[in-house]
Amino acid sequence: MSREAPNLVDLAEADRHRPRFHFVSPAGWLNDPNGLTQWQGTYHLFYQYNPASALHHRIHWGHATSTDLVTWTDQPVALSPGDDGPDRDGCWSGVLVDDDGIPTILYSGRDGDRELPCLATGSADLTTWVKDPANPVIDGYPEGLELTAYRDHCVWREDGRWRQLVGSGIAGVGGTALLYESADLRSWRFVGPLLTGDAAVGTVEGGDWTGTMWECVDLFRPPLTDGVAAATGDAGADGVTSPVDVLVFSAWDAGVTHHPLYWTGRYRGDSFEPRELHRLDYGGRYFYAPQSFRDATGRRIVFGWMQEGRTDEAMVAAGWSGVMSLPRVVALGADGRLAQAPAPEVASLRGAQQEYAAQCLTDAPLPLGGGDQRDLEVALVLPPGATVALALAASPDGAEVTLLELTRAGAVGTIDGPAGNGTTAGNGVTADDRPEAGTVTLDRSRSSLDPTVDATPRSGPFPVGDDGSVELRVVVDHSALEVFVNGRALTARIYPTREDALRMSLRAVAGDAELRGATAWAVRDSWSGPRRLYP
Ligand code: DQQ
Repeated sequence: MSREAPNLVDLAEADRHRPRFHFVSPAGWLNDPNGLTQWQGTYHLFYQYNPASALHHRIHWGHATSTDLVTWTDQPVALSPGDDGPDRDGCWSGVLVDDDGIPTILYSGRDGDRELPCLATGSADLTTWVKDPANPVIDGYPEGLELTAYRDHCVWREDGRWRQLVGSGIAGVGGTALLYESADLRSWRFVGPLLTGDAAVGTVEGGDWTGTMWECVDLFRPPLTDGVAAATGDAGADGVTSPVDVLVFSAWDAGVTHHPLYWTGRYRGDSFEPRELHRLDYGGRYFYAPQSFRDATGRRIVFGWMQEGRTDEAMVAAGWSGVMSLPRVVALGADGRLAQAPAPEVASLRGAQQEYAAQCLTDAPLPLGGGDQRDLEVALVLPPGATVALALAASPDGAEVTLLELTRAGAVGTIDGPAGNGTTAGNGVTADDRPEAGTVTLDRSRSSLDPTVDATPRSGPFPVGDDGSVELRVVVDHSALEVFVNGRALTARIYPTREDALRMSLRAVAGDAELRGATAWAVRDSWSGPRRLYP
């Protein structure tokens, strides 16, 4: 008897909001990226998957492979919840490591409302997996700590032993990353909390609250962007030289997924000395639970889960839920922050191209073509005080439109406050001296005539070049939207109802903004052929 629910794949494929060049599950539910690796030349993307419905329940590990990071082949489901045992209620997030040639997954087995670390070993092609009979490999929370939750894994090899972080939270204190070590991946010694946040600091509204639990902790030493001197750092466990380490986590509280953040700092010995806390993506929960890996060329590549902005009922009706972001290359910039951009491979999906010449922008919209699969690059010069607005997914009558605004604060020589709020900082810093003089804002209040979809705004700061230069990249794939502004990312979902809500245009809202040039591409589907719920 077939295990496939009738028509779930057909239902999903018929949905106009379903992306065509982002990775999505065959149908049903998708959330976190897991087990990211490049194994003998092939990229492997595992993901949290419920093939039975478009809701989060009894999570499996879906699996797909790629040789180019953008076109994927479905592989058999890698892990399914056991009939009994420590993962009977789900195989939650985890990672894949190379244990002396044996592909090995560490994941969170869910039993009831609690997760514990489990292990599975794979065939040489990573398509069949055997769970360790001794699971869970850590059979309880560490003694002496009152934890809010305990799951997800970051595992690496260092000085001849394995080290692991488990995401957690200390009740009454804040989120934490718990450090363990092991000789064999199966027997683990608890070292202690590597770093613990303070849930009394920060605000959800500001997007920098660290939550009461850290999901999907990910520690890595980022490569440097071009132009940053490598001599300023020392080599980490994987040989990357960088002045800082980065600890990425997703702030969670009482069942609510908030946003991804990262600490920069230095991982040394058994501790992480934090320096700065930053938002990884201004979309908040629309780029959640990211996981990264280092590929054969030394790039640090990140995928994140683009959650839905529609109701459970709408997801079930659509037959699918959840989008994997495009692969992003992240590197450390001269300002000590992560710069992000879609992997260059994404450009291989580009088709018909339109170019737009340099010109001064006015309040008359400059049409930039349209379609629901678009990739747009815009080079701008924003003088102090200038604002431009990019209209996306706009219907001709303007009934539906998504607005992306880029603003550069202040006027040269004036003293004002943080970008965009017009208050006085009183610190003698001019707008041009501030490292992050730009603000990107996404206004979805008119994105959809459907009143049930999320329309809350998003925004965050970005650095502006000395000459006012701003490099904007916008990728639209039906409901999936990824925006990059001078290396800062803002991810969201939009659900226009109108078939003709396809147009893009750019205009000046304030100041003498200049267009240096723009190119817009149609983007091809990255999928072909039928998909199966249980490949
Ligand atoms: N999703 C997984 C958890 C993780 C959360 C469950 C983050 O392991 O903490 O599907 O989205």
